[in-house]
Amino acid sequence: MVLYYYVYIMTEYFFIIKRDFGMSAKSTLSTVFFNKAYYKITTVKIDYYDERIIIMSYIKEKNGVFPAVCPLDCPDQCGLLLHKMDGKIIKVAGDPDHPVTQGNICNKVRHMTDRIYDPKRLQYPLKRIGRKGEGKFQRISWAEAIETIKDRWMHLIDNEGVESILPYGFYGNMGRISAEGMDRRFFNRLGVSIQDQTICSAAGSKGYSYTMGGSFGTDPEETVHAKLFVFWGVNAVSTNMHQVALAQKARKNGAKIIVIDVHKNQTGRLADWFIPILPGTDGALALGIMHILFAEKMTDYNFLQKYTVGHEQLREHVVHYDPLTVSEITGVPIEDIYKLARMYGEISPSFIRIGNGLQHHDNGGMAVRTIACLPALTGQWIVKGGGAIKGNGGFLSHNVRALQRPSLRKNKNARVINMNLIGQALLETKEPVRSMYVYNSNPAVVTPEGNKVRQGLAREDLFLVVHDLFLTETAMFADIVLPATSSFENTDFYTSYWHHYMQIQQPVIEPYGESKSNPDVFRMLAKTFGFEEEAFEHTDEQLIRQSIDDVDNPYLNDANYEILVKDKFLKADRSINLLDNLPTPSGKIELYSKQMERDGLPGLPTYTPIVNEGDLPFLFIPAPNHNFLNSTFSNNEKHISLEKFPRLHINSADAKKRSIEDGDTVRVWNERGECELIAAVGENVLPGVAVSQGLWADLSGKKYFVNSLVPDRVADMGGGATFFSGRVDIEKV
Ligand SMILES: Nc1nc2c(c(=O)[nH]1)N[C@H]1C(S)=C(S)[C@@H](COP(=O)(O)OP(=O)(O)OC[C@H]3O[C@@H](n4cnc5c(=O)[nH]c(N)nc54)[C@H](O)[C@@H]3O)O[C@H]1N2
Ligand SMILES: Nc1nc2c(c(=O)[nH]1)N[C@H]1C(S)=C(S)[C@@H](COP(=O)(O)OP(=O)(O)OC[C@H]3O[C@@H](n4cnc5c(=O)[nH]c(N)nc54)[C@H](O)[C@@H]3O)O[C@H]1N2
Ligand code: SF4
Ligand SMILES: [Mo]
Repeated sequence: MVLYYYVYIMTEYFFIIKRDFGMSAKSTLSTVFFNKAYYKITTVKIDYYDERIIIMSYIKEKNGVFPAVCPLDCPDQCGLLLHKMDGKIIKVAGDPDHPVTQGNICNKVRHMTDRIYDPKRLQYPLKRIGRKGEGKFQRISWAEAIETIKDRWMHLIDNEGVESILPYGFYGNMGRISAEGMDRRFFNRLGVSIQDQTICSAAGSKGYSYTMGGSFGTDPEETVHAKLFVFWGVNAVSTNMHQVALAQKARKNGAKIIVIDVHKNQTGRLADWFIPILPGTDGALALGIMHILFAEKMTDYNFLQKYTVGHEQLREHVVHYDPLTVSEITGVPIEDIYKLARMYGEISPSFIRIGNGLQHHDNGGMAVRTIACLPALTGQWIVKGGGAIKGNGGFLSHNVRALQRPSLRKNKNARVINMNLIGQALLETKEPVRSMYVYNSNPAVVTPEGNKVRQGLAREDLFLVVHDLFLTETAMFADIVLPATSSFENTDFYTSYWHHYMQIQQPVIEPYGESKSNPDVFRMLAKTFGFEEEAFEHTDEQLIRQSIDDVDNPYLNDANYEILVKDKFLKADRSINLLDNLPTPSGKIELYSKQMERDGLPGLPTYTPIVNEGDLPFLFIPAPNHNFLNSTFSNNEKHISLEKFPRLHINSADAKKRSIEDGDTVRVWNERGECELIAAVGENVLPGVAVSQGLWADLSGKKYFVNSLVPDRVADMGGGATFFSGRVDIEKV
């Protein structure tokens, strides 16, 4: 049994610490966090009457084990334990207390200390002294760095207008106040151009919302009860390992695992049944499943009547998606389409994990919108463990207004720039972007049409500021480089977009060198610009309180800062029925959506092929890999050695035609760019498909730049990226 005791520390502050009942106070009272430091409690007095422990003496802590949160852009958002010795983290382990991640973490983060203490890590602000991109920098002080930014921006504001300045950030650190706190306040107040954050899941989230109203799905903890798992366009072994763990547990009770992917990778290999599919055709497969579910009366009429709109129209509509037609589109044999539909129609609970991969296509929004209709057809949303997850962020949505202060912006109609089109935007000569401030992201590697992006970043007249832990490919083009703290040096709060827990991070180690956190840099900038609003005075703790105390989200009614600190893992309240709270226009699951028609889209799920780019023989899928996280870790020796080299998976038949053998270096090219990868020849992809994995560093002169080949078209919804809809040719070097 676990009890909570109030612990008083000779001041008015108090802490709540966890103590196993029955153990001596001394053995459990290890450390408490107080006033930005940890303290080891040396003597206590137990007051049994009041159920509290009074601290009599303590010493400032150097060693010990400290709770932390994995800051990376990964759905699992693991609880961590940091082992600290003499002021340094010596080991990163999983926190066994975390209800979902339960002490298991991935290999990437187990080696996180290599990254935190990498000698290449930035320690001081730098200014460019060579040509753009040459990589010659000189150490400067923070004062000079901030003053330079202010002078250059004031000059731009006076001469070109404030919207010539563009922020460019993403989720290199998922901490809410690191990624969308003081930065947003500052940029809103200044009035700069607005970055549309579309690179990751914009198309699919929008598509899913049309059906379900927002990022709301199954509670992953309940999926352990499922009897059928469909991992659809998700490489979960690498990108959502705890969902795989839950599926493996369910498998012991007879559950089956189906994987639908364009690549039989580590996730496909663990499936009971792997279904290879042609890229960008998933919407058609889902419609084919619906066709059979209706035709063979495997739908749940009562559920459809009660909880959905449009099922009659949908039934008529899917008549057109007969198995023969769908097979021709998807490359999935007719008998497999029947088998899949019947398994889905008959097995309950069934759970679909909808991945990000399948929505990185021209038609990605509609593909997700369509797949998201399936659980409703069989009534899976009211079966424990059934349903689907695309993203679950809605359950933990916090008070964005209070955190980001959009009210500070005077120019409400400021221009919006889609981050997927940053290459185009930087090369635009009409009302050009003259300055960019990059943080939490590495656009020179991760964005589509990479050559355009780099050409834009190389513009001599672009004033580029990059705040990062490393001299990234992007930072190489910077005029000013600012060193960032790691998340373990910061205060922040974290909300998973898969499981239902919120967590808090308090600093475990001192800032590395002169590095500063994102909010601290924006506080400095606000001060230099003379912004007098109180919003710029708030501490990190105040930002967290404003975000979660009294939040307008029924699933978080009971949340507040004290509870978050006390509980360590604060769960969204899932006793509230999702189907009674669907934020769609009708309040029901929208199989037919009027809103989509108003937005110029078909109101019913409809398959539209991806853009036909021309004659090049391969569809190119540059997917993520196992040991990097986007471009993070791609500069890390340990992670590179685990990954060895960047492969290009192609089918044996395609390889034979081109005399390519396994292990050959191949040139991959199209009119946008080229790169060189190592051929992995076999049957893991269908003919006409080429899959690479990982965003490899190419500072070393290696020709690994896969995003040079990727189109910068935007997807059908949300301005999403189309990383996987481009065509290439391949030849032996
Ligand atoms: N190890 C590791 N983990 C990560 C990341 C990482 O880089 N490395 N990145 C993180 C981030 S930011 C994100 S968004 C998530 C992404 O993680 P996932 O949701 O898994 O998405 P992806 O890995 O982009 O693609 C998943 C799968 O989609 C397949 N795919 C591509 N096109 C299609 C298609 O048309 N149809 C189907 N059915 N499959 C297709 C790819 O082959 C790939 O196996 O992972 C996060 N976690
Ligand atoms: N070909 C291809 N390209 C892709 C994808 C793909 O599947 N295929 N996936 C896309 C997806 S889903 C995503 S989400 C994007 C991700 O793209 P990015 O968001 O650019 O992700 P990373 O490459 O991990 O870069 C994050 C950077 O933030 C820095 N950072 C970490 N913590 C902090 C901090 O606290 N402060 C500051 N200032 N910096 C910090 C890291 O050091 C790192 O350089 O990539 C996209 N690009
Ligand atoms: S990257 Fe994902 S799996 Fe790995 S420790 Fe972080 S949250 Fe967990
Ligand atoms: Mo992402």
